[in-house]
Amino acid sequence: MSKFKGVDYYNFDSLLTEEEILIRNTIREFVDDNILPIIEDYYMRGEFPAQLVPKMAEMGMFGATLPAKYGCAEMNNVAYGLVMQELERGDSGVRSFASVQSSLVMYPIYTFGSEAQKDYWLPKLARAEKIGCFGLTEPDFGSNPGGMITRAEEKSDCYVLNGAKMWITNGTNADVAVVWAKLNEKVHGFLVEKGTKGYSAPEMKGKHSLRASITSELIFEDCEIPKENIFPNTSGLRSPLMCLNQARYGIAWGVIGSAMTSYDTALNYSLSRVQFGKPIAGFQLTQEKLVHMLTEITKMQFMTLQLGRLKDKDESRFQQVSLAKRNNVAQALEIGRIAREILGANGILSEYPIMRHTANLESVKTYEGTHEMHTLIVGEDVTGIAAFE
Ligand code: TGC
Ligand code: FAD
Repeated sequence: MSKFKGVDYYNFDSLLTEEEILIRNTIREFVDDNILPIIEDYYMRGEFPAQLVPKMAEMGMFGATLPAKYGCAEMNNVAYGLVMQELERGDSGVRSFASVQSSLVMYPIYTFGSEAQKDYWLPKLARAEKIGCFGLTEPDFGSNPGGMITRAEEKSDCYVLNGAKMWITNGTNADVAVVWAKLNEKVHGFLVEKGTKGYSAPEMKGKHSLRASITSELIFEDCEIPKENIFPNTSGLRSPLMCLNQARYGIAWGVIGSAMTSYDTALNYSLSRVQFGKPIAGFQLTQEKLVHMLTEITKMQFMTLQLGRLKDKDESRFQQVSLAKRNNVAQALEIGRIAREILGANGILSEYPIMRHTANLESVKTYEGTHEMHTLIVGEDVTGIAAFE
């Protein structure tokens, strides 16, 4: 049994099935036993703890919602969300690894790939015999991916890719990159395998955030891709954006785990830290902070659960996913900052998880669509007026 009891002020668990609770608790224990004891060390060294990956695969964390015939766990979206929540209680970088492998690599292969692509890649990716990455962002096109410069040209026996992607999670260690490039001015998806001539993926260094995660550039210089490596079933820019919905949904859940650990750490610390002759939890100002954190976590839980239930019925809209990603990441970041305050100077130490989580959330707020982009996506939805330009 995990020592971590979660945060459940409104008997949230009564809305979950036994199976969902079992899956969540299993991952919770995995995080206690395998991630928490090592993560600060990996974070400080700026290394991804790759030894976790085989066990994560064994536990069904990759492509978790996809069909069993590909070796996947075929969970519902709520169970998958709870997996993300628990993983991110460990570290956003580890959750990122799972998000990319599942939502940004396996999902597009499953949704847009040929039968041969699915049969070849999905079981290997589920078992983590192969690792994937997703290249959409470019040095000059982040929030506006439709402007991408990377181009594919059709030759008699191959496609030739030229261009560059930037900020790509798992890029350097990936066996296969899902790359989005324009072919005859329309966005298409390609599978680029490690070792292909003209393809390189140098790691980006110097991050103060997501340090236990690999981030890379992808460079394509007259890179020849076999004809069978194009996705046959895409429909322009809409296709990579559909992948983002899956990852944004996982993030909305994931950051609840990060917020929970910040709250739990701050609550326990405030009960034991004595100043002016009593625990700091006994000061009204501290209580206001704790209550604020608890309120925001509780709101996040119910909104995200309902989003998951809608998604399980195939009734969720991408704007609803944006609203949850936008809100939950901003609140988790704010909760991290408040928790840090409650710990005073101790809040900046590696001995506590808060500073690492808070620094990670700076990236999470930016990737998968910045806070501002999600404001504009929901803003357009409610007003009918696009304000991107
Ligand atoms: P726009 O004209 O609005 O849209 C083009 C077409 O796509 C449709 N659409 C979507 N469909 C499904 N899901 C979504 N989320 C969609 N958003 C838009 C839209 O209806 C339209 O369809 P159609 O049929 O009319 O053609 O496109 P735009 O060029 O104006 O761009 C706006 C947009 C939406 C791209 C922008 O707001 C946006 O989302 N920018 C954010 C870019 C982003 O999120 N990049 C993430 C990169 S991957 C990443 O960060 C991974 S982090 C990995 C980790 O976890 O470590
Ligand atoms: P910009 O688009 O340059 O934006 C800069 C600022 O301007 C932001 O605050 C933005 O909100 C604001 N802004 C832009 N346009 C508007 C507007 N119209 N109105 C108001 N404000 C605006 N990408 C991938 O493809 N694959 C990955 O695996 C991946 N992993 C990542 C991992 C990390 C650690 C990070 C940090 C990023 C990752 N990304 C990945 C890239 C990420 O998706 C982009 O950083 C993000 O989409 C924002 O793009 P940008 O950084 O170029 O910012």
